[in-house]
Amino acid sequence: DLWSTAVLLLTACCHRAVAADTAAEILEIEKATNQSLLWGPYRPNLYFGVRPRVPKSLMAGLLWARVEEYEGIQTNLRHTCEQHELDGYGWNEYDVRTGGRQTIHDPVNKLDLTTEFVKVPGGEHGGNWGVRIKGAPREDAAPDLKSTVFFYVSQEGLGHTTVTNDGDASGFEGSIHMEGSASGLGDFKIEITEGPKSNSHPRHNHPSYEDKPLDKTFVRSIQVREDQLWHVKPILFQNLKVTVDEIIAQYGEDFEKLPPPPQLYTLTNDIGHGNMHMIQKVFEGPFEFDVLYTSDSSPTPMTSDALTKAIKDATDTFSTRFLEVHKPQAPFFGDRFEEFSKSLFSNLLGGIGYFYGDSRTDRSYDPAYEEDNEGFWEEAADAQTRHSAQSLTDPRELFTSIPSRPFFPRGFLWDEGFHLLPVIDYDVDLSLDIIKSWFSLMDDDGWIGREQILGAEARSKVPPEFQIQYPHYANPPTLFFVLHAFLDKLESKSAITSGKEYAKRLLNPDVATSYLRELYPLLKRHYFWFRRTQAGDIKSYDREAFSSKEAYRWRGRTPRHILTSGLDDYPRAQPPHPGELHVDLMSWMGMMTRAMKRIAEFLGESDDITQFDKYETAILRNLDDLHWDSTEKTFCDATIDDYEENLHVCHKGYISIFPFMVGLLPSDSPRMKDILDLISDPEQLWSEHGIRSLSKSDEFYGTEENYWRSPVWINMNYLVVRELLNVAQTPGPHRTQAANIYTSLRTNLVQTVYDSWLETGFAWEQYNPETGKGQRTQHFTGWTSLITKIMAMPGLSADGGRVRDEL
Ligand code: 6A9
Repeated sequence: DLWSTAVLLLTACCHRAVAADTAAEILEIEKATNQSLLWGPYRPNLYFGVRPRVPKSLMAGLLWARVEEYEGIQTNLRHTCEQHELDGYGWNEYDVRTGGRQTIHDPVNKLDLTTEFVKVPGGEHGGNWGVRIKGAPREDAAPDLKSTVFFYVSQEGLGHTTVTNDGDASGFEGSIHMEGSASGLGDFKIEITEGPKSNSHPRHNHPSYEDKPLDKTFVRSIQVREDQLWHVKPILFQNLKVTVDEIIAQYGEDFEKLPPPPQLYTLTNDIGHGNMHMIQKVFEGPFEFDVLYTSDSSPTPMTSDALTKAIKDATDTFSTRFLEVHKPQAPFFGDRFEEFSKSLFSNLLGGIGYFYGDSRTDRSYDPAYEEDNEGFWEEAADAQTRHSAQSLTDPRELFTSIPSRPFFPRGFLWDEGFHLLPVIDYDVDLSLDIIKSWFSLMDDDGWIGREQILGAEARSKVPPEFQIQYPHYANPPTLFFVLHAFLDKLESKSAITSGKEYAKRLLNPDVATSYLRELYPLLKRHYFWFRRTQAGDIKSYDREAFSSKEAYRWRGRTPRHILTSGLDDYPRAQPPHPGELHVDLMSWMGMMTRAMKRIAEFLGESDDITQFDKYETAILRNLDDLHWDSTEKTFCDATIDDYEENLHVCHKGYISIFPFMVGLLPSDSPRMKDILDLISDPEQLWSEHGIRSLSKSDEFYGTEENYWRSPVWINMNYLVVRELLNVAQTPGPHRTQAANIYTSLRTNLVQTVYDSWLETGFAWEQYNPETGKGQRTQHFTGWTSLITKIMAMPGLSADGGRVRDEL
């Protein structure tokens, strides 16, 4: 069949040049790659939800609640991820190609749940998949804990799904069977099993039990307006109310006369046509059942036995592969660190989502958007709310990981570059596929929206004033970090990853060339969009720098924030001025220019190489000329004062070490010593829990929102650790100092995130520099997962040599 042919071709591809064979062959391999990514838990805003990477197609999801009381079901029912309602949840193991295991700890419903999701290749439509759902009463639960569990299948777009069990007014024994077809999927079957004999169900003497025994499964087919399909809870409650009304009509409202809660809250069986099918099971004590999806084009059906085997295989594959790529190094040995690192990384992969829908953009091109006169910021206390000339775009798709399932379950541009750094080591093709998805969002000018809030469901999580994207707002170009990592791999500067052929297809030089060649025009468009729209005005700077004009300024600032920079409330020039120059943006431009130059070299674009080389040289020179402050001994923003004089705005912290963080300073740079001293000074950036965002000695330290004004952020700390390692491993005057700082910082960061994880069950958005406690967003599994990479970096001795493994 096609799948095995493709796999054969894949295996062949990387041992000889693909060029010898046909484009058709490459297409086959590409197809297999795509197939293995078709299905996934791509609705990361749900505790468990499945969908394919197809705009309007099949969707499935899970809900559960304890049903021991009449009250509370509305608040206890779990579906979308929310902060502060669980004692921890997430993927302990997850591989996008094969699947993995999630555990969920629910103290209110007194239940521990497991969702084991796997994919089995075969056929032409992404193969089969299955999920085993298990529940176990927690220690403080009564042994006869009564739970109600719903699994739904809904469908958008063309096609249909039908429940094929023979009609039964009360409910069904045995499995529930569905069949259907949907766009991108062809024909399929779904079975929801009864589960093992060990499952038990509540029994009672109320006469209603005779009509509807709770050891049966209840199914209700519902027709819902397509744009309302995501409102699952309200739809479910509406349908439960049908039963409640019937029961009340029959037995009266008196609690004494009503059936017990697990009986009262059951769906009235009603199968037929509908675009949503709700399946309900009621359990007493522990339970287990399977959902088995079979594509009709698959050679074999998905069964519970096949699922058991696939779950075991997925666990084995993941563990082997994870240790090959991200094995924690000295001193982080032992199962506990391994489990911790696996969980961080798995949540990054398990958090990947497929999003589709329209979004709000303001394309009014108001002249004020030039932000070129000083009055702009006085008139607009908040530029974000100033204009409402926004409209909905056409629907777009995005395949991406996300910062946080409960709070920000959507794509953020600069977060994604960080997310993909651990991912590219594990699965090159996946990370480059995500990059492609992001670059496809680019408009004709070269702009990519910072925050991708696609569709009504995504918008429901965001206050209206934060929904609008502006086509002159940037966000750090971190995806170019990932392209650097890709080029490193192609140049074998870092080990070529092992693993499944389809996960490293793009390391084949021919395949890599065609990928980069296809992307190159978009990269250039994006690069020149940055140069054009974020250019700084240096006519008031009486410097050598003037000759090359390389200088930059973030657009979209307000008096209090530069959200576009990503470091929202980090102190900047006051008051805002159109002549401001931002050192972080200049550094990003340097990093991006280098990536462009390397790609141009890879593709042999000689004119472009010359051009990027010229920009690179100018940026490096102007960074020093415009932004280095020799009194403060640090890099600073610059601005123009009331007397039209230019001056530096120095707030020591992440901004002031930016050229170092993005890798623009060579190990023997004359600035290196000052930067290392600043980082390691406890009165400035150093804390026992990582590098602080702002110096302890800065006047704004810990003030106002205190978002980027003291807390420790893992993405920035990762960059610092990475550069320290570089300096420590390169012969030069600062090796020993860098190696020492590296060793302490690496240990402090890992220990901080680990301790907080043990204590709370979660990774956090940021860490308190004084106490080390995780704070702000809970279950922030985005760039905090870079800890996985930090753990996998080598343990060093003071001379920069690797610490021996048995330490
Ligand atoms: C506001 C409130 C339910 C802020 O991780 C995503 C971003 C980072 O890119 C950025 O650097 N976070 C950082 O400073 C979170 C941004 C959340 C904005 C959404 C709406 C939601 O209410």
